[in-house]
Amino acid sequence: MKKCLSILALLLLMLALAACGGKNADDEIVMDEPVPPGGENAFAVELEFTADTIVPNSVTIPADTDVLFVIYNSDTQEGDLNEDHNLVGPDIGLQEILVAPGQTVRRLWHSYDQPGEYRVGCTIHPWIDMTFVIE
Ligand SMILES: [Cu+2]
Repeated sequence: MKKCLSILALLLLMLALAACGGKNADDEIVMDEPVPPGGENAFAVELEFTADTIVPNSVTIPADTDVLFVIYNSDTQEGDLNEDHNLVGPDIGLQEILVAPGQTVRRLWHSYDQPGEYRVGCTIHPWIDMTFVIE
């Protein structure tokens, strides 16, 4: 009986730890992110997610360069379940940058080294996209 209780206690502890892990990940949203180390001298690109587009809708970015994205999500309408937006550019190695309603993120990216025009956009709302002109 004592052994059973020990196993039960261990299981409960594992469940508690798992639950805490998930909760902490959600709690880590910083609404106004600081400039990350190395971002001071990067090429700054400021973007805004609205409810239905990205402003500006096209930006020119030097190739093979450190870029600091400053992305604000102004889509804060209450009751809208799709207020999160993300910026993703699979063709140019831009991994998901997720921006919560009202949040400003500051993230570094080393830009793609092949000049050209590329579509990047929100995978949560596939109709929201923009153009990166890499030159
Ligand atoms: Cu979106």
